[in-house]
Amino acid sequence: AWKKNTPQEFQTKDEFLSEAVRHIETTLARSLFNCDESAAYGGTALAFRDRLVMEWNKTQQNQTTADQKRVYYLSLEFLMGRALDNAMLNTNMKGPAKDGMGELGFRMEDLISQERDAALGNGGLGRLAACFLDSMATMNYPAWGYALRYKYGIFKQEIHDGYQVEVPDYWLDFNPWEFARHDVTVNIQFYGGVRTYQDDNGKTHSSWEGGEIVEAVAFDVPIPGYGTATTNNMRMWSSKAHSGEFDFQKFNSGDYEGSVADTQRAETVSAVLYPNDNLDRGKELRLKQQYFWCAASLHDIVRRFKKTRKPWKEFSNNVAIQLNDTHPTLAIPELQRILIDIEGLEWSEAWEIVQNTFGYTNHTVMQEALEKWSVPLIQHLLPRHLQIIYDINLNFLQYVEKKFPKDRDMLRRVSIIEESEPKRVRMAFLAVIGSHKVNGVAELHSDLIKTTIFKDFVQIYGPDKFTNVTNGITPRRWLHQANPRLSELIASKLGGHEFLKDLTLLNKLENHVDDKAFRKEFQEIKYANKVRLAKHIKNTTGVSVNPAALFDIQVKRIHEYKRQQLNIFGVIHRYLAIKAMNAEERKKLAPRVSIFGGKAAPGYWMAKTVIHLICKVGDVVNNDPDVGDLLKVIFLEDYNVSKAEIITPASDISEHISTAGTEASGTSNMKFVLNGGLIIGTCDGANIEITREIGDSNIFLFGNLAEDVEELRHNHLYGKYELDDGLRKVFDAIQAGRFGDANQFSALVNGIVDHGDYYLVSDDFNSYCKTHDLIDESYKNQEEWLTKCITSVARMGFFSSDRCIDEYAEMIWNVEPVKPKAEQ
Ligand code: DL6
Repeated sequence: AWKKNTPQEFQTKDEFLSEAVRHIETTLARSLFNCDESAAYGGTALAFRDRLVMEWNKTQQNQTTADQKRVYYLSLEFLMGRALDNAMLNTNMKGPAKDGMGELGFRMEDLISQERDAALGNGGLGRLAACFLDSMATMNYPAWGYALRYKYGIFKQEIHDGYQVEVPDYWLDFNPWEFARHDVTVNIQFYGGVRTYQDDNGKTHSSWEGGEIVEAVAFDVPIPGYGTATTNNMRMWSSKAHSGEFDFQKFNSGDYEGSVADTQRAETVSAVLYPNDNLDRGKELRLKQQYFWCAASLHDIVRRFKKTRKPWKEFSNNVAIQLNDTHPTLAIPELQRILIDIEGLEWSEAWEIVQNTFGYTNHTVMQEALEKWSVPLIQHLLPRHLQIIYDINLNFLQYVEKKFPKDRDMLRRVSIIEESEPKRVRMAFLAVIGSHKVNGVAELHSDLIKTTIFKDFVQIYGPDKFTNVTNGITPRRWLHQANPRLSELIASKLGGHEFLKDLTLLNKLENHVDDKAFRKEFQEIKYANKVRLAKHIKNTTGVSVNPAALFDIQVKRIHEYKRQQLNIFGVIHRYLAIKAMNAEERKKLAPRVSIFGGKAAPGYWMAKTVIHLICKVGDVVNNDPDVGDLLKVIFLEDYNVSKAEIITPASDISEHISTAGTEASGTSNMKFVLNGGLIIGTCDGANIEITREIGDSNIFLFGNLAEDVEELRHNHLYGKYELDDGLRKVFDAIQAGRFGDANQFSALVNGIVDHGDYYLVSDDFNSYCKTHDLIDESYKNQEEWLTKCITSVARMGFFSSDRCIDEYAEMIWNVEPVKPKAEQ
């Protein structure tokens, strides 16, 4: 199955060692006698980087000569995690590296954990982009990711006395995976004004002039495919003062600080990732980041296209650009501007190219996450783009007016410009209008966008413009890398690792569901993964947990719609029940460990309150001698990709319990099931398709449906509703101060009792608790539980991100793979 066997491989440990040692001694200038884990990691990473670069060069050359359509995936977030283990596994050279470093006295696990996570994202959206890069390379698609090279990724989370504290994540002090391309730069303009003039033929032109220039510098990261020589590129843009911007006059006259200020202002553009997930804050610097990165990427793409010397009408046959959410929407007016203002095309010809080039993926229907930029702000920062946006809108509204002459209100509803004070540009509408395809990320979500936020657009363009691509995950990182023993066990049953490239092959595992030795090994692997997590918990929190207990995990961003509050209220309910039990009853209960992890946006006070409550409940429960092993409550600090690789394989149950209709897809649900854990979830996002694939007897669904949410919210506001009894007791315990100062939690409780319970916690509470009782019962029958887990793994083939990429390629991009030279 392994196709790659080029001279580029390390065939032996000695071959690997000689290169790693050379890097340690020369690139890192360390003597072998003074080589610690960090230097050994550095040498290993650099040795692998060299190999990737060789393949990367060949791939780029091969793709250029193939002259096929390329995909450009524009995402403001790429949550890549660590690269070394992934590079070793994808190139199938981990063995020699492990043996070689073993000879020097190092354990590979220790070296791998030296690496900082590349954490340029908030959550699911950024991790999806990272999985897509892996899949595109693995399946030989000619594709580039375009990113912003934040100096500070998502903050590191520390928990001090039960409160989240944010610490900056400066991740670039040693990053062996990137190549600075100081020769690849783009000047990006901001502010200034628009000059309109007529040429000799009387034709009117517009030109954006003046303002300030910031330089974009390219940094490239090789993205190795699995089991293929294809190594794609992720290009990150870093901001730098334009050389002409450094004020030498100030400098020469002694105003050193003043002269450096401009430099710093320019560098600020790519300094920091905004730490909000599913929330739009409308900050000027964020808009600057968006334009800076879109403009640099487009300039780069156009430059590459122009080298082909093809006519402009060929552009969209050569280039597909996917907009990951609305963050890159400014690429639409920017391409229109390049084509009409700089390249001299007519409006309509340019606009056709634009629409054929872009595809837009929507990742949320929640109002607070839908980007709307203030018109005065765009006017100030990007005056020419605002004109173009107005022109796009005018043409569009004229088209709508013609199609629906009697529906005046439709014009107001679909206008790109919201008539608010100040006026605002609705970026999602601009993205829909400027793209040829719009997709949601799970079936329910794709249906919802058509009936809610884009309802009118379905009328205008017809339903075919809208489609669904259900999200997926890369089995390389989320099975092979995170859970190597399970991956090997599966390979032993399926006759090799081919399933890592075609996950649907997992279905053959069902033939082994009754195989005793297989079942035993499967169960042992789960136990070993729980032991590994228990050690991590002990090391990081000091709390001992019993690996034989049921591990119940909810790890994701902390957000009211994801309802960690429902989970912790459920935990309190369980605690109160245990306290009320006699010894006999307690004996019958399955011991549990409730594990939480996730970051709250620094300004999201309610989310921080939820973290605080979890920690305080943990303090009480974990130290209550009545409870012992029956219940432990853990909050894991600083949840990130590399921690997810330890946590995900260790679940018995994981929680995906958003208010129905709010979680567009979710992807950790897929990771947990693929790793042999069951899930409790609402009928939301991809939970619905997971249920369809694995069967409803293998999942614990509960709660109200999306279609009932509106009515329930109405009932809360207008009185036809009573607080659930069990929840009332939980609130009484909180308000009695059993988990510390009750005032700290009053907003959380009042939001439900007095302020409409927007996320319907109380409506779902009873059904949630009953479903957990069912889980307890079910877990007691370990054989049946195991059958459910194995069956579910076998049926997860659909959720590979390889399948997503094939769907995008066929339905949206119209691109074909380019095989590496050796395989042609
Ligand atoms: O599609 C990836 C991911 C989904 O799995 C999550 O359900 C969804 O919440 C997330 N959406 C966002 C949207 N935010 N913005 N901006 O992060 O996308």
